[in-house]
Amino acid sequence: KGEQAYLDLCKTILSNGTKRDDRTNTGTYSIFGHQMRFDLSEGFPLLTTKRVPFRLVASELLWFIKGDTNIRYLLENNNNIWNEWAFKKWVESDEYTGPDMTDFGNRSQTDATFNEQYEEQMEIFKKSVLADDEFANKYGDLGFVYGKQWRDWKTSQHETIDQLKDVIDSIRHNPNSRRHIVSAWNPEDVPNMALPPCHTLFQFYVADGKLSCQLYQRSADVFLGVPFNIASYALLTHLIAHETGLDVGEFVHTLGDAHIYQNHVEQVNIQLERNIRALPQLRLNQNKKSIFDFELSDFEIVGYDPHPTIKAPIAV
Ligand code: DHF
Ligand code: TMP
Repeated sequence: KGEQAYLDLCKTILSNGTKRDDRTNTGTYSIFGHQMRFDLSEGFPLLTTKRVPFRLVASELLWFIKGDTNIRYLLENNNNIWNEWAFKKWVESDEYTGPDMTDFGNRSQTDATFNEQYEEQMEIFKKSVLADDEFANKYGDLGFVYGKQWRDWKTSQHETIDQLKDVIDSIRHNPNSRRHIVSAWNPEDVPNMALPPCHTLFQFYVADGKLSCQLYQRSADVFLGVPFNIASYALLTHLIAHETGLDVGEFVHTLGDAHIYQNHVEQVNIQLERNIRALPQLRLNQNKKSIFDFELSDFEIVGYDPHPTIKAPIAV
């Protein structure tokens, strides 16, 4: 359970995982099908065996909740976690005339001269997204990703569905329902997304005055992505419980392809040698009720005393 379940997953993948090639040409060890449980009443599940930047998790979640799919909002909040996937669309476009950025994810890790060029182009790109509205609309947008599907799912009748608002209404009015579901996986839109949704579908469950949430994640970068995903869905569950007057129950994390990239193995081994510390607590601004009104300054994490950050390259 909890953080120990996360560390056990890492150990299982390293000892039993199949070595496989993957889309990014990085190579992974992976297993298929795994479940972890986090009891949210025991504390907020930010890993303590390495520092997980809560500020980045929270601003990404607020971005989803707003229905925003443009990285401009993230950049305004000093959040760079989605840059590579917008940048990729830019450098592959006809309008890009700078140095060749083909396969920048891998080349920036092995070629120092190229990495300098890449970092320079990335800075120019970020400045343009922040300063130029037209450029931002065209190249800052990731397509019909999470925020779009959660808040503004297109129907065949040319209407839209606000899945997040609807699921909150159904939790409030029909708590025993077995249909409290939000899906980010829209088969029609998958080809038009910068990255097809990794956190694919989630469901809520109400019992004994507590709200639980289960996520089905089709693909899980266990070292970099998963610690964020756990914290993000824990925060979402807290926000919806707060709005609907429920306590928090469990977060159940179900994984499809759970993998450790080959260039993360050393980092995972460092993390596995560390001892788990006490979990922090989340405090929400009690003056806010609706999930749609929360801002970054309404969240506070108290008592977080993690082991240091462990850096790792992300596979693009
Ligand atoms: N691609 C891959 N290969 N793995 C992912 O986890 C992933 N996640 C995405 C988009 N594409 C992805 C969105 N979420 C980081 C964490 C989550 C995330 C993207 C990036 C990350 O790099 N975390 C670093 C800190 C980053 C920073 O400080 O800016 C970490 O050490 O946790
Ligand atoms: P894929 O689309 O080929 O599965 O690649 C997506 C990669 O991103 C994969 O390593 C999983 C990882 N990922 C997460 O683990 N969590 C996330 O929230 C996101 C967006 C991606």
